[in-house]
Amino acid sequence: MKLIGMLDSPYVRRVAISAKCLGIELAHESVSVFRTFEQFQQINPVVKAPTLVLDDGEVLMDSTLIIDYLQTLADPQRSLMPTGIAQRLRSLRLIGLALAACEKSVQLYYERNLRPAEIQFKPWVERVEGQLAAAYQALEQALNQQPLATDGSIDQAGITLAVAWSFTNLVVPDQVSNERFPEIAAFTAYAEQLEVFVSTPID
Ligand SMILES: N[C@@H](CCC(=O)N[C@@H](CS)C(=O)NCC(=O)O)C(=O)O
Repeated sequence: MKLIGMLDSPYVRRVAISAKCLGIELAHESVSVFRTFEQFQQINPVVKAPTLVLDDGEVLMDSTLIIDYLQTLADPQRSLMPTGIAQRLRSLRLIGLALAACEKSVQLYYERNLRPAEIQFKPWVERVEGQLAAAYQALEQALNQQPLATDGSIDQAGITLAVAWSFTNLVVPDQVSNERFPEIAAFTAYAEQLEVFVSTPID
């Protein structure tokens, strides 16, 4: 199977890291949705990263759906999601917040880099900035109440949170700081030194 997309996308990176944690080998092609739009279009006409091309040519997109599929192929012992209802609910909540942080970071980045300055709409930008801050505030509070494990393991909530934080720091660093979100920053520092993260660097 081939994973298509650049690792500077948090969605592509979370799939690549999850696949490694699940013991599933994926060939990776760093095709850009912007710089190589036409090439991407040949693979997936919708041009969404990540795209997973299965061995029979079937094409899947959306990181959560791709991870769901990989999870069904993997050894159930290696699941990245807790099975108990309460812990699973917490994981789903954290993943939802981290994905919202990714989405709001992407929107701000596109607004700043793709839309000409003279037609940028301040109320929209402020709305997105507020949503991004709200997502990280809720995550910080959740980690304060119950930290994620830092015992050498990582689950889907941890992967998605760390990937989101590293991405936001890369594309809109003015929106966040380690001082304001110390629990998230400390957890990400832990995650980024794990082998699965080190071997899957932002490109
Ligand atoms: N919900 C999707 C979001 C994927 C997404 O928006 N990816 C960006 C790259 S970071 C993309 O494909 N952008 C190109 C576009 O939307 O035209 C997922 O989880 O995979």
